[in-house]
Amino acid sequence: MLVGGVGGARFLLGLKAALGLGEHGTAAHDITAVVNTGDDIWLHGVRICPDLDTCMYTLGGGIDTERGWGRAGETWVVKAELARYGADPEWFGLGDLDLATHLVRTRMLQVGYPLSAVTAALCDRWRPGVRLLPATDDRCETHVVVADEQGRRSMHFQEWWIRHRAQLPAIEFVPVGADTAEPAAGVLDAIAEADAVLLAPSNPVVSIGSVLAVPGIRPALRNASARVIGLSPIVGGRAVRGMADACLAAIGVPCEAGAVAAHYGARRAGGILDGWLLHTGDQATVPGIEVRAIPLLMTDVAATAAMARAALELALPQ
Ligand code: FO1
Repeated sequence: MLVGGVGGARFLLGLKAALGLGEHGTAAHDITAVVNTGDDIWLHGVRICPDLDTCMYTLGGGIDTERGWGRAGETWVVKAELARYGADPEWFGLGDLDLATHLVRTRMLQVGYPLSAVTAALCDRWRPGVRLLPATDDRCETHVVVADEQGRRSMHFQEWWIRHRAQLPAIEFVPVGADTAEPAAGVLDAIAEADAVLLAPSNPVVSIGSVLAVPGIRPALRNASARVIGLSPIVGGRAVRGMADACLAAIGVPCEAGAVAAHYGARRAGGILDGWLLHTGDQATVPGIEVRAIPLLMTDVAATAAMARAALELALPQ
């Protein structure tokens, strides 16, 4: 699976259930999640990996289910103390429990471990029941180019997303570092050996799009022997959560399930998709992509597991 943050993590819970993967056990089928690292950021001297942590906490049982990110039972003492020093930025929600994850990750990165090894070490504690791989071990951060009356400027995706709530008019998303980034260890093999490749109902621009921006990943999908099946993050012309609509508008893609499928493109037409699941009531015709309509709202694990089963049905030869 290619996944982003909150939506991707929730879908992984359903995929685990659909494959009969126990709480922290493994079953006949194993799942590798190739996780977006474009949100990653250096803040207050630590390296923060929002989507990897959201997947790790969600699958490991530590997530704050209300926010969808960060830890359950979180406190914000250090954040308040940093603010008293006037230590910028104050807009980022740095939690005390979460800080321990960033400190362990930062120390391992600084002694030379690649992010994929750091993630595996953190998962020794959280036991997510799936293999979490960063899309790349290299820096490949999403920066947002904004153009308004103050002129053109760019900022890290996190500032645009959190401080400005994606309300500043973005005209481009730039994967800074993509030109020299390589897929993390294990990513290309996981795609090549997969029985099925799924694109989670994550943000198609800044989550799935940022994974696809890592050189080598798109060609690996196009050459995969497995079928590539996507799930629409847009239901009834609206983003189910997050601000995918603002991101799609920035790249000139209509906020519709069919338009997102066309944006990914049919594999036989140079894109990456063989199949596309959209919500009951929506429809789309994209030449070369087999489209099915099913309930796509991840209201609980059972509903999400049904979505995952439908995606696997479309992916695996009957
Ligand atoms: N999202 C917010 O809207 N506000 C925050 O203060 C915030 C802090 C944060 C800290 C750690 C973390 O792992 C995620 C965090 N997120 C926050 C979510 C983060 O911005 C993700 O990149 C987005 O949710 C997109 O996936």
